[in-house]
Amino acid sequence: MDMSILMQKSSIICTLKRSDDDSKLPGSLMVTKSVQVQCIINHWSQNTIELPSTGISHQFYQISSMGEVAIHPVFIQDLEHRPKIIRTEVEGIPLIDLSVLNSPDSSVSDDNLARLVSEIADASQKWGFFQVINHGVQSEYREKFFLASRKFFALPKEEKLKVKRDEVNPFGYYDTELTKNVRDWKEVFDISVDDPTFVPASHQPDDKELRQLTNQWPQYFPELREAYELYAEEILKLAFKLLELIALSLGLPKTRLNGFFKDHTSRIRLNHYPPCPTPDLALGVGRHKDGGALTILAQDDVGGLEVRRKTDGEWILVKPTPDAYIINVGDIVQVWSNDKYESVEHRVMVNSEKERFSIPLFFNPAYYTWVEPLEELINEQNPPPKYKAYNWGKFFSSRRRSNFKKLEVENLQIYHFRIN
Ligand SMILES: O=C(O)CCC(=O)C(=O)O
Repeated sequence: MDMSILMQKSSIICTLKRSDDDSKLPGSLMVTKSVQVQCIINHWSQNTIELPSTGISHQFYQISSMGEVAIHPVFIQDLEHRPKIIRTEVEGIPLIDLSVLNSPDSSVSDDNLARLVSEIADASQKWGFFQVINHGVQSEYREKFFLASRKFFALPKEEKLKVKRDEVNPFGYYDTELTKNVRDWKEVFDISVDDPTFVPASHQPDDKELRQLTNQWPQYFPELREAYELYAEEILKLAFKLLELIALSLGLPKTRLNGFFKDHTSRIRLNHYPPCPTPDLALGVGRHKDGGALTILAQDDVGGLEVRRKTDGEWILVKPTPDAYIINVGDIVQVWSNDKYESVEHRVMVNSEKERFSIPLFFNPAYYTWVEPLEELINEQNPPPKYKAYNWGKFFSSRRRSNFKKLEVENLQIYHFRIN
């Protein structure tokens, strides 16, 4: 049955058509044209609308008994966390050129290295974030992976659901992730870099059982895995380079941190942020800090990542730089450095016109790593240790629970291990 509905609060007309699945989903309506909608929070019924055919199949809306359409309330951020749509130009996070590391004979002059290390130290302390260019990752592999990601998210929903992530296996497709108990306006596909990988079976401290996990790949779309394999090798090389630069920037020997990554539990995520009709109400990813060691993010040219500036708490947009990577230090580096570097909050804005894609690598140590301030960094300038040791595998398992369901208490944070 076709129903044409004139949107009352705007000049937009959209056609709503009952979906084939009506019998299974009573009251469900399918929008057959791309629409912009006003958010009108009244007279809600339980109807859900999905946008088909554009690859944007997971946008969820509600329709009121009055025929008004709006985004589902689960996506709506509390007032104080809503993004500002109008912004002023400000100085962005530092841009660091890594070309000195790519000299063909792999020799770097001491001066050049010292300059680079000092830029990394400065950016990590001031912002917790920086961008790198001339990083050595082949742009051809990055582009292929972005293209494969685009094609994957454009698959019919039922294909994507065949590789759905769940509470047991956190690798695969997912479109209902919560950050700080509010639903993110996004869909993701998570890949373990080490495959198979081992993680604690539960977050309970006394449970010693391990679970072996493997990646899930779409059966009829081998291109995704092929593109991933080429990309993963390249991005991991960059991750180790950055780890060594971070070690040097903390005054440590270059390979001081490498041992923690022998059996690393790193993850690559494909993020897809569909256009959102009310970008002032929802976020692609709500504010959060990264729990791991380093994050190395490739973003497309749309933009949306915002970083909380340490000096005044303002949200600063990270303007896309072609072929750059955005790096941030995570909670583990904060603890290792005994707070010399801080893991900084960030979030993702969405927009009403363009979909956005990004690909972070979450570079994480082995699950059995005990994370605590490094003894070399406890000294007269930085006494005494500010954190108790915690187990990375258990920390991660505990954090993951809040991605799936609303929790009554705040999920685990490093400040829970702070020594007062
Ligand atoms: O898409 C982005 O720019 C950032 C993504 C992010 O913060 C995340 O996936 O945790």
